[in-house]
Amino acid sequence: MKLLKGQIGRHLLGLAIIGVVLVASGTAFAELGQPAPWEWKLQQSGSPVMDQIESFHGWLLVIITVITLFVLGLLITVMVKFNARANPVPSRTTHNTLIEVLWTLVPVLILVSIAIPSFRLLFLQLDIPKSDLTIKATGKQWYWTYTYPDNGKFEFDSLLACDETRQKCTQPRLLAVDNEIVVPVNKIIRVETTGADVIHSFAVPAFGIKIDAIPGRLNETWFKAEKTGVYYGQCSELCGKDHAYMPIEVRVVTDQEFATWIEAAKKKYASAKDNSYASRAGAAE
Ligand SMILES: [Cu+2]
Repeated sequence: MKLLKGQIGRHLLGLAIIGVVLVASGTAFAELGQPAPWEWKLQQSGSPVMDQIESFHGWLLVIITVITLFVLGLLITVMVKFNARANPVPSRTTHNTLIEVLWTLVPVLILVSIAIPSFRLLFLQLDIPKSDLTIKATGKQWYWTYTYPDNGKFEFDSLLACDETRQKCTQPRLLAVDNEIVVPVNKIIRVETTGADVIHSFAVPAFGIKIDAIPGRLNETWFKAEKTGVYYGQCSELCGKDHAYMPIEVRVVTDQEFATWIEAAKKKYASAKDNSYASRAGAAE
């Protein structure tokens, strides 16, 4: 028995070491704004909402681990101490007030400790603060159209960049687009989403946003990017055969760079019609 316990102990220690190594390596792989090879955790956070999501996720992980280990402990105790050989004459106890009160109260307290941060997070996500910039994202089969209503109302289509030219493409495969969204850093960005044909979903993991883009409906969410850089996301609602080929790319820049980009974009995308995917496809024929 002692020998068995020692072996189990060594195995558990081994598993714990593997776990720690995996956690450490996961952090090493992480790259802001995009997935990394062998990544098995959440993407590195780039917004206050994602910070909250990560801390809530961490808290739940603690709770579920403690509960699982506790139940495992109980099961092992029962199997070792109360099997027919070790305990031939079973106790005839049917009630124990203290234990009954405990197994009612403790789960309630655990649920409350989950509910409070959960609701706090929901309100943070759904209560949209006063925004500095609004962007409208329209999901189409199979690309996104973005509108900047605050800045001259220009509109442009955003298509997958790295498909046929994959070998030459230095940007992340299946994530980079030809015309990305550009937003200023540390500003509240309100995102309105809608669908032009079927239901799509606008999701950028590093910002902790994922919101359906539904035809005939205007959904809204928000994010505040805290660091400049490029952040990638994908359509996250099965929307047809090219669902996997309509990524989202957000470039976060300084206020100055944003002002410069806006001026250039106004000219570049002056005529929404000329810039639409449909007209470009027509011109190519
Ligand atoms: Cu889609």
